Amino acid sequence: MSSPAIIKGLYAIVDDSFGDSVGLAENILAGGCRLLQLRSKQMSTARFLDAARKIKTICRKRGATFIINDRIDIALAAGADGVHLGQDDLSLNEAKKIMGNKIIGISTHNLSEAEEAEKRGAHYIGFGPIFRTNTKADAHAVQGLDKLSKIRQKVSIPIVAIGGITGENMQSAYLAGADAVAIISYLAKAKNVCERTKELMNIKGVSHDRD
Ligand code: TZP
Ligand code: MG
Repeated sequence: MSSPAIIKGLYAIVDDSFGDSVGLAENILAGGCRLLQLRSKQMSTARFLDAARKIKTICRKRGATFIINDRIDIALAAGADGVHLGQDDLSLNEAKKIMGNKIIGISTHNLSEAEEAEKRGAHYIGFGPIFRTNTKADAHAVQGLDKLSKIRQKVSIPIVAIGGITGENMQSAYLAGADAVAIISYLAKAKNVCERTKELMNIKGVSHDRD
């Protein structure tokens, strides 16, 4: 489960600020997505763990990879496949000691953070925001596709493009070198989440196949 090759295609992030995380995850996975992260900036630890365990069960049934945002303790307790950490979270070195060979992804916002994450052994990096987003209140400045292309030239580990990704601009993130695209609101706000997921899984030029 620790192979970076599974960080590919649609990387759905379920954020509880958009409502029932378990229901949302269920619909996204029913739509065919096989890479999912649970993120919460507000749930209590107990509720976060409860949601994580439920979603992990659905991920297992669907053969999907399951990542937890920020919380190594919850990732381990729920038996998730990995964790996604920010620049101010536990360092990669420390995280690796605790996580063993589970997946560790790191949020990056510029070339030096991206190169540093790779050097220190991250399995993948998140890079963004690529486009404008309202989802993350403290998001960094928009980085754009050009910076994504530049990072692609310097970094070999998978790059997950994040921030303002929709069905319209998803392909452009791939063309600029992303291996995966992380999406929160474009999925969460869909009238029919399962159908929207299917649409995203069918966008041309975007490979979801894992090696
Ligand atoms: N990190 C950088 S932008 C962002 C995060 C968590 C929010 C992405 O959300 P959306 O709704 O897909 O723009
Ligand atoms: Mg974080």
